Amino acid sequence: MKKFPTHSKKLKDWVNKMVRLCQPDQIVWIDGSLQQKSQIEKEAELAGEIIRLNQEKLPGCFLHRTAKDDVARTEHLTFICTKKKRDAGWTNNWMSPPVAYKKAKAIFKGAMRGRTMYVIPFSMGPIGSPFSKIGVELTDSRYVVLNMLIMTRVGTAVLRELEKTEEFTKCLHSKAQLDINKRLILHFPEDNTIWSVGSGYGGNVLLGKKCLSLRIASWMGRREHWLAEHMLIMGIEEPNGHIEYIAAAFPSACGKTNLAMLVPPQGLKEKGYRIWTVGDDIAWMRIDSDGSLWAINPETGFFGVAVGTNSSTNPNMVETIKKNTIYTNVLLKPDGTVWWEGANGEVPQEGIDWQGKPWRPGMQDTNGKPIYGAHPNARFTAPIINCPSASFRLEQHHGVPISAIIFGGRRAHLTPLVYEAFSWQHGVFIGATMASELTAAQVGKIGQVRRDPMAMFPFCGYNMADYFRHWLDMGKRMTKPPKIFQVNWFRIDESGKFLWPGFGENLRVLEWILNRVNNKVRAWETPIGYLPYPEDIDLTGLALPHATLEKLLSIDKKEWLEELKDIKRFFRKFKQDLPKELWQEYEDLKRRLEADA
Ligand code: OXD
Ligand code: MN
Repeated sequence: MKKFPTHSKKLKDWVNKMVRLCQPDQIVWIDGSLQQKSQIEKEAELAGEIIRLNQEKLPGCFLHRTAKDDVARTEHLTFICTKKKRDAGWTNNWMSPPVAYKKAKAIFKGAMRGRTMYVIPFSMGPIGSPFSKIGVELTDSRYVVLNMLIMTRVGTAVLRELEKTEEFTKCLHSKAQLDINKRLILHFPEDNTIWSVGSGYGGNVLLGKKCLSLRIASWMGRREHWLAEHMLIMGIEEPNGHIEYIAAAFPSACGKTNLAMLVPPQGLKEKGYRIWTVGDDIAWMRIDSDGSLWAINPETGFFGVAVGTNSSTNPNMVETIKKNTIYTNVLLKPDGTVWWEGANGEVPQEGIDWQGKPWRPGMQDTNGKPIYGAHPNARFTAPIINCPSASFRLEQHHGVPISAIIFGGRRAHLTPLVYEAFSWQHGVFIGATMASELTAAQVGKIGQVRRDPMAMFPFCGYNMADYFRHWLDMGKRMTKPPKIFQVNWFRIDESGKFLWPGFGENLRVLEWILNRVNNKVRAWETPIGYLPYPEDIDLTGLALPHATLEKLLSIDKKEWLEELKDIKRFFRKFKQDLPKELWQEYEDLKRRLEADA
């Protein structure tokens, strides 16, 4: 029996069992020390897994390149493995647990021969907080270890916490052969287990993130009466010094990270507004003894998209990634720094692209398509504490109180800039019918509407109809529920130009939301919800014609009635499982629109 630094029998037994399966040459327990971290960095560098960047310009920063066909989450290889297929629901891929374990075992068997198995005890949320959950990830990837050290709380202190209850999510990962044909991302919520094999891409292998904090945690949240959501959390400090916190869900490519750390436009900065970033991707929310909803960000880092990040889109992120950051699939410049399409400064005249090949601007492949220096999904992993707007309440065990929940999507037409739900139940309907239109950056027909309820379509670890029911139940359990809003930064005019400037200016909309939360402004009751009176949105310092604001706030009932047809098709996919309250909201909206037509 090997000597392990824990007295948890359950943990030791499980590690031993997985060792017998994967057969690593040695086992290293991650203790969270800087000394061990720098040792692993050195080994990874020697093995060619990471490149140490220019340490004067980018201290503590590294570059990593993934395999060419391992650059994004592979949703078609991601499964929810529950005893009953029904419990995974139609929005998830399903495999029965015995079949899934058998398939994956065949790939894991002996996969760590000649390699080290790292044992990473990690806590999602502050160690010991009533919100937090513990996981242990076994991996043969040093890149995973180094990323987990940024994204989660790792080490011996977590082991001591684990030993109190022996409750933890069993997370097993192996790169195996990095073969897309032998890749599986499996979730066993009934066993509190995640198995990921054949990938080295963050979203598939940093198992604390999407796998635990969304898929497994959403399952736990339903049982334990809390919410695990794909939401940013931010604090908005008002001119009087009071800070209100909001949580917001957006599908990918809608600017969630930029919103979480926005810089107030001059007009609002002068008024005294300031932003505090709590998280950019995941919110765990519980009802506290005051009857309201409190949230933590279970992570300690950002795993953000590099392409398009610059000083005008996200100045705070530009500061955040200047040190102790791991870059993945970006361009390496001759001076040992990095670049990506849409980065600050000049386009470099040469470099090494994300596939490790020499690169010059304007290069094309044999089909005449541009060769990019960075992969479009190139990422950085950076500690939240680097962020100039990082909240001082990141370690708060009870999190922050949430005054408003915001749902957003990318809609060229239809959805106004902002509106407020009539009630919690109506808000759940708005979240459940959230959608985004495909842009040129995605595969599919431009403009095609894709439903993404609460931005959780790829992340809900159980039947989404039950998830809607859970949201409805949570509303009933709260005496002071947050108000729910929908926003849309992406409405366009006849010539295809965005009507709203977005980015930092979005704070003007958040200000209206907070004014509604605090009953400071009236609102216009429409069939879809409460809309702002144009004069209640502060446009100081923004040259936006009044007519444009009116357009942003207008409702086209014909378009809404068309939308209802699509919502109906979507809801029908849930068959008899869809809560009747959502059909009721559908009928009520239809009736209101028709009465008003
Ligand atoms: C992410 C995602 O990486 O939502 O956060 O895909
Ligand atoms: Mn995300």
